[in-house]
Amino acid sequence: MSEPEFTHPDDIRSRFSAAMSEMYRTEVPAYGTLMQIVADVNADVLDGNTTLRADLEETDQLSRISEERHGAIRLGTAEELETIRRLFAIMGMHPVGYYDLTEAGVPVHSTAFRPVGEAALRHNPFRVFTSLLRLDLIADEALRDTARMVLDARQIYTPRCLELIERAEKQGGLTDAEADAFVAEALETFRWHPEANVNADLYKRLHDAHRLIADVVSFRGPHINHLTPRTLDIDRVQQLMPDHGIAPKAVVEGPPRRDCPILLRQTSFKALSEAVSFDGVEGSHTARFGEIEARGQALTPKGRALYDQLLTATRAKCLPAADGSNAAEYMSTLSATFSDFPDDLTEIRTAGLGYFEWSLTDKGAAAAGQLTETDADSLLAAGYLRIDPIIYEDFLPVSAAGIFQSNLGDESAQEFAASPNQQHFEADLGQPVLNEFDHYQRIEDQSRIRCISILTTGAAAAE
Ligand code: OOG
Ligand code: NI
Repeated sequence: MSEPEFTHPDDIRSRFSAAMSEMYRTEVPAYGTLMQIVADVNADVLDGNTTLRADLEETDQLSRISEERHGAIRLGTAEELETIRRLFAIMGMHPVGYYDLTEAGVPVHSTAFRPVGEAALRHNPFRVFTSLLRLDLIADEALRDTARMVLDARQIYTPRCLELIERAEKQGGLTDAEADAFVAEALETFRWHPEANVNADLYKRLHDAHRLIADVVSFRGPHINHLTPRTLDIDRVQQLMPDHGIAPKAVVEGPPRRDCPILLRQTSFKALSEAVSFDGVEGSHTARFGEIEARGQALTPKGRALYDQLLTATRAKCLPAADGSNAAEYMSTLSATFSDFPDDLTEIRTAGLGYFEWSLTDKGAAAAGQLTETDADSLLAAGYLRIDPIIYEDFLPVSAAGIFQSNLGDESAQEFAASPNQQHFEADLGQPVLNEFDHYQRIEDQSRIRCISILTTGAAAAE
């Protein structure tokens, strides 16, 4: 008997992200409006920038430019986290990075499940920022026990979904029909449930402890709480949102607008209040929103330390107020403070602040196998090699906390003792997370080694 043909994980991920987008647009109409603004602004930017258009076309990114880049969920138990890891693995999404949000007043720690590697990211970059509630940080012991009981009693995966996860693991993949069934079943985990799992009284107690605790514990599943398309002009979309009747959060998170974009800039519209039934009693809950992102260069630990230092210095001078009253002052303080971060690729590289991918120029390709020089800097200076920034594909804890907070209500920031616990998180996850810095370093190193090998031997070295 011949081996069954399995659907590529990248394809399953594409089907899944399209299905999520469709579902979310129906569930949260304001998100559809945001998608439209993003598409319009992206089209405008591309009309005015033919080089960018050509670049995107050449790298096959143009047609999907306004599609979703990420979404986010919040889980309640270690078991839920472990199963989500197995579920995402079937779509080629793996845990990268550890984010401790307690530092920023949110009782969760998180990772991002994402495609790893250039080809997979190109095919479909969709990732899911996934947080696990830190029940251990609920001070009220009785409430903590009750919350744990409610969480332990729920099953966020359909039986068929669990079956298909096992089948994929056993077979080593899913057939086309199984992949379709899997996407449909997996979608159920991310769906919104207007009937709460708890009564109004317990909801209020959970909510009083922290709005995020209420959001995780009170529902049958970890509803997707936002999706995030890519925008080519984030400041413009931020500015346009109110004209379309949607309220943006006060400021764009992350670094300021720059000639050489770094890391990640993101903003969102504020979560909407939605009708919820608590054991037959009508009430409401605020959780779901829409977000946009713009990505720039991945930074080395040194670059990241400088970024963190400048962000801290900015926030010491001016902390953005939730009502937007000092937004202009914050953005100008941010820009002024970041003048200490070089805004020129050569300077960024010589200072060792960012990661770069190496490739051959036309001159380099023509000289394949003919050179003896192996020093990359000399080869770059001589025009055989070129470097391009590697794009940051991960997240930023201070920005994430800003997104959490603007959508949980701004009074929700609380003092938690900062307590990063990556080991515990990884034990719950059932696997270590990939260190993002190591990952970017490896991409840079491999690209350089490959180029030098081609220039000196005519062939790429076997990896
Ligand atoms: C996740 C917030 C983090 C981002 O883009 O930084 C995030 C959440 O609110 O659950 O998605
Ligand atoms: Ni997000």
